[in-house]
Amino acid sequence: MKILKTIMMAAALVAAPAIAQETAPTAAVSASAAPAAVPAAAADAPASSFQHAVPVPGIGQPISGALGTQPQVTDIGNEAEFMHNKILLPLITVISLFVLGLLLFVMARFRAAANPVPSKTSHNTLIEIVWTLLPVLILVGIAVPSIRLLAHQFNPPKADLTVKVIGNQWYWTYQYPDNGDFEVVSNLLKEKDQVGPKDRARTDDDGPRLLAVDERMVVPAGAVVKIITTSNDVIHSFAVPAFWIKMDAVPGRLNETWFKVPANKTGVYFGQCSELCGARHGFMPIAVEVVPPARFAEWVKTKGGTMSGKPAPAATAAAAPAAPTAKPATAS
Ligand SMILES: [Cu+2]
Repeated sequence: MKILKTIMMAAALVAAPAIAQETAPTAAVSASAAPAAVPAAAADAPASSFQHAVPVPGIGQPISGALGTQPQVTDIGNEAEFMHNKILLPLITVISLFVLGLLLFVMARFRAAANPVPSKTSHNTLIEIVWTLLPVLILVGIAVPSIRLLAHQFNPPKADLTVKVIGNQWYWTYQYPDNGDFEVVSNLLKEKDQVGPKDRARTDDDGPRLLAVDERMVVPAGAVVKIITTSNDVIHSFAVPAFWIKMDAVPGRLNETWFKVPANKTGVYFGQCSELCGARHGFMPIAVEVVPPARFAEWVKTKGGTMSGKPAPAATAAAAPAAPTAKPATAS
């Protein structure tokens, strides 16, 4: 039983997706790019003149050939990574090696040639107590930090901002109910050779291939962001590895998760739909841009939204014309 369990655990470990692992630079992505050009009087500036941050390789995105989890940027992520790397992994390794050693020993010591007259022993009270108690103690030992982590994940602090995440075949929409309820439609950016000459293609400033999107979800750093997921069609899953969040988006149901990225960890973080949702499941990436609060306010303005508690800007305000860029997804 124990052996079987150990083997299964080891197999699961091996099969675990190998994603980025590397020392996290402090890497506040330069949100510094914010030009003075964004503000009001820009009559000719398009509403989308917000200068987006450029992703940093190795942060918030996978690294080719790397093992382990992506560098974590949230407290929950750090706690979970500790649980995985410092508690579970060593434990699994020790148990697996111990059982393997026992197996090898028994195979050698009790093979027919070395042990022609088998023992008739059927009970050994001491051993039976030990091999019952020891696993129980190990499990209890794991349960304590595990349940503590669960409690932290499922007792979110009061939210500073709510974003409603809606899965669609095959793109995401992000609604900001606290900021005038505008909506952002986020589609995969295709490669140059996949689009027409006038269409926007991915550049390295957008992010890696198959992860870059045309419209990112933008959130303020240092704020508790409540994510409410749901879906318009089939089950999707909203997952951002660097935040250690993954939540199913189920039609007709609202699920909730949250994250808080510290103020010094601004940057772009990528994720993917993590529930098989149809033909283009692999082509509905997630990009979350974490910016300083002031920049967030700027971005909200370019989307025609308002900061909570404040009245909507006068319709004459030149700064926020047109466009909550509600592009329909091309279902090609
Ligand atoms: Cu999906």
